[in-house]
Amino acid sequence: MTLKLPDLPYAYDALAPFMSAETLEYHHDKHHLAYVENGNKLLAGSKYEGQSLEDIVKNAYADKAVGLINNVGQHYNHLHFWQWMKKGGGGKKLPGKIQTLVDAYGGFDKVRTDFIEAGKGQFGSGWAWLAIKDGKLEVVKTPNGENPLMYGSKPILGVDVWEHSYYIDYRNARPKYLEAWFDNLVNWEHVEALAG
Ligand code: MN3
Repeated sequence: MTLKLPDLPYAYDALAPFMSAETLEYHHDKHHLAYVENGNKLLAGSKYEGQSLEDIVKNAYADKAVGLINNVGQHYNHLHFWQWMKKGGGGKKLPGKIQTLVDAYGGFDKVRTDFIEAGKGQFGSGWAWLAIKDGKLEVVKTPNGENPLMYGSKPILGVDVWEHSYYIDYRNARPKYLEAWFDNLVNWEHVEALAG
């Protein structure tokens, strides 16, 4: 497959003040574009070319193909990252399947705390995730472009903790970014759709 940069599902200024137009312009137009372009160069003529995005992500990890892990992994992560946010997101009112998973995990506050702690605790660049493994919700963190698909779980929510995702708006205050993101931006409908 050929990777393609998607349009953002909202205007650049739609997520302010929690994520600025300037952050989204750089993050989407420059960073995500670079992953798409580098990924396509690596995929061209390779054995992965005919595979689905999810299969490329899993197989690149199994093969320890670092360039593909990072660039195609990041393409997958960002495709969903834009959809995991919306204007007026967040809140404690969760769709049905997610509420059931969250209740079994120990409740909303525990999920929120563990997710934010995972993001704070990811040393350097990476992601914090809610994923489903064996029908149960888990909170995990991954370095660089990796994601839970590579470890055999299904990612349903991920937050980008690379500095390019928050430095313009929050400088070095990653915890503040994570709290604002979780409380004000999460598009729980997309999380629910992935939990299907
Ligand atoms: Mn990013």
